[in-house]
Amino acid sequence: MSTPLEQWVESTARITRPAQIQWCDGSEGEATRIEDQLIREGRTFPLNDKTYPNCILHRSDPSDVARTEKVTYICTRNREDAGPTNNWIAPAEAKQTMGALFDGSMKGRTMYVVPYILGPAASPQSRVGVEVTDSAYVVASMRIMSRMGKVALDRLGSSSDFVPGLHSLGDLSPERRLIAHFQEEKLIWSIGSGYGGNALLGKKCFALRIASWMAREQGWMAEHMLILGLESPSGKVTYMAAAFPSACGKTNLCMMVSALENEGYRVWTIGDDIAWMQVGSDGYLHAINPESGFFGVAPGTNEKTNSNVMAAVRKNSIFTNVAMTAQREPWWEGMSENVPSGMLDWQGRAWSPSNGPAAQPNSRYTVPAVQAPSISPRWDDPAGVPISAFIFGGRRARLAPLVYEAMNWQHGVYVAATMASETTAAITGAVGVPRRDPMAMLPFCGYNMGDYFRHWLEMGKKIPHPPKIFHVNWFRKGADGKFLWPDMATTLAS
Ligand code: O2Y
Ligand code: MN
Repeated sequence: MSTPLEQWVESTARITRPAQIQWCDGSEGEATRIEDQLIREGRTFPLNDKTYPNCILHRSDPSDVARTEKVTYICTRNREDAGPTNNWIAPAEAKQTMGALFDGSMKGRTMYVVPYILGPAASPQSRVGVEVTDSAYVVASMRIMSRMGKVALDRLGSSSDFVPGLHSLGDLSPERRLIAHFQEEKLIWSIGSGYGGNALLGKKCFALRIASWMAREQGWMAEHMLILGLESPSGKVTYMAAAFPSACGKTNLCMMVSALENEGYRVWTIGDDIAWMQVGSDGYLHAINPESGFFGVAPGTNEKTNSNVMAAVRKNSIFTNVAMTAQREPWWEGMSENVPSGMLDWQGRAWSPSNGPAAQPNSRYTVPAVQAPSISPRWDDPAGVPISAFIFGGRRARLAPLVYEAMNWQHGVYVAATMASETTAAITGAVGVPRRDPMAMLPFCGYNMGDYFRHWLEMGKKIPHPPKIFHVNWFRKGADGKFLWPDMATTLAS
């Protein structure tokens, strides 16, 4: 008797018709074979074995360098359930259109079956997903970003309690790129992109869009939030979660070295992007990080903005769309004051300033979370960490004050629901335009935003010790055009 997972894998293989199927176990030997495969494919390069051991540099297709919100769909039976902020297609129509694209899409290729756990392996808050993909780069990335392989199969057993995700590179044409979430079925289909949030289905697709739907059904929260612990000189650690729209510096904030370190303050990292939270038996909201790695924006990252991540990426990391120096080391704008000579840019061309930036503005590092010197001793705690504060913020040159506290939960929900930020390179489209981004969830809320606000208000009634809620804006400028936040200009320039 085959398991529900085996049945689903067989059914996807009948559609996509791969030459072979490989079940991933997450072992070291498998990782080496995947890396060799990537290098053979010609878009991935081993980096300097002495200074960046076990690191690779990958160049994605130049037309495939960021999440594409325009072709990301929430396919609920009723359009109303997707709401006004999501693209919607009826499930049957999406399946017909995408089914034609998946038909034979893996011919001659390997179909990898990637079982993974989102969250600590032993946590009741964690969930299992399985991504089927024809991209070795996705396999290598999912190995860092999630607890992948045997550990997930062991947890799943013969249960049908997993979120299936079907991914194929297709022909990588932007015209035939579609990312669809079938919320009632808890199923993800993605075709035509091999990059980041479009292709690593455990990240935005499952951990936010599908999980936010599950969270409302089951009475918990799936949020676009970092999680950090702030240790005081007495050794007490206060945990907080913070939501900022994409590329506002969440990764740098949760790994920051406190300016008050000499006085005994220290920042501990639990997560840089996504928080899953439920009410614990102590009456506090407890947060886990569903991921196990960081997929951070490279440009602007340096010893000053994030020394922890600079230390972390020195081994076992993947660099995507950054430049490569003559010493086979990764490089991006803002990494160092001196621009190394003899570099290849992110497309593999001899770099010259006339070709634009050496690294693509949305280029990334993918690094195991455990390698961060700031990683919290509780980052893998099955019970999660108790959250005392929520911080919301965005990039706002004007209007929004530097910092304020909401009067209570309901007021905090209003503050978060009305927040806005100026757009960045993490999404395709114009940069620098302010857009409303409730709870920083605009691209990630898997259902009607009105129902999502209602869910937040309902959660407030269920938390005996709710987090205090704050709003910050360290991008505020004065009449002289200069940042008001102390040291902000140096931080951004460095
Ligand atoms: O462009 C992409 O696919 C990556 S987007 C991303 C990556 C890591 C964390 N957050 C984000 C985001 O857009 O919020
Ligand atoms: Mn994000």
